[in-house]
Amino acid sequence: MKTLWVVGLAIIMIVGGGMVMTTGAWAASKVGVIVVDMQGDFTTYKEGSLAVPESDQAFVNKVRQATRDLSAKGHLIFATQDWHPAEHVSFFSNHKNKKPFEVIQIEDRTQVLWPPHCIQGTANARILVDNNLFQAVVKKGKDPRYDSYSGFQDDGGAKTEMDAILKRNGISEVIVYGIATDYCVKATAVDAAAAGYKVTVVESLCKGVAPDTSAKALEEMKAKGITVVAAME
Ligand code: VGL
Ligand code: ZN
Repeated sequence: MKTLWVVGLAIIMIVGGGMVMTTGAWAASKVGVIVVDMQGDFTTYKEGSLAVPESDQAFVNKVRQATRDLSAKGHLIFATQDWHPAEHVSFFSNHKNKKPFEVIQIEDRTQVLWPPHCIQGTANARILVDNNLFQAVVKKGKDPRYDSYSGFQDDGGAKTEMDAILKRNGISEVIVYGIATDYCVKATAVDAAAAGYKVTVVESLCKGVAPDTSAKALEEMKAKGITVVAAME
């Protein structure tokens, strides 16, 4: 009787393939999706203040559909949301005699100065993908002193809830896409890989601020062991 039970358990474990041990319980190793900063201010679709090229309605609809499909497949969907106070350090208008896209040094950090964007509670800070699809939304860039391209931590080193939320949900592998390839997608994917997740970035579901930095970002991600695929299937 006891051997039968053990054999049965072994079969369940083999069938279960990606089972991993977590504290005190068995949890399935699951694929999570991180939809990065799909917010009005980054799109031409919503005439955003920091609209990246080709972020039109067709692109937004493609991301919406891909996210619905991944959710229908059973993957858990997470989002990041750039969520700045009006006095945020990354806004050029908060610095004397500075223009948008100028680069300055703050202490030991390089800071690109952006047009004001994704200000907490404004219409264009909203995420354009159906919010009912999200298991959780991680807001970032709330501290006026630090920028936060990564969904995992800000430039001051403060961690967001992302890693804990993914772990709580048994996620060991993430699919990452959104805006911008060369900033928040890159930083989020790189930090996910550094935290031990298996990472895939879907290029056609991303748009970048500039072609050269986006191409470089994709190469940097690949060099860090991140899989870059052209499209989802
Ligand atoms: C982003 C610049 C400033 C991004 C956010 O989502 O990539 N870029 N804030
Ligand atoms: Zn920002």
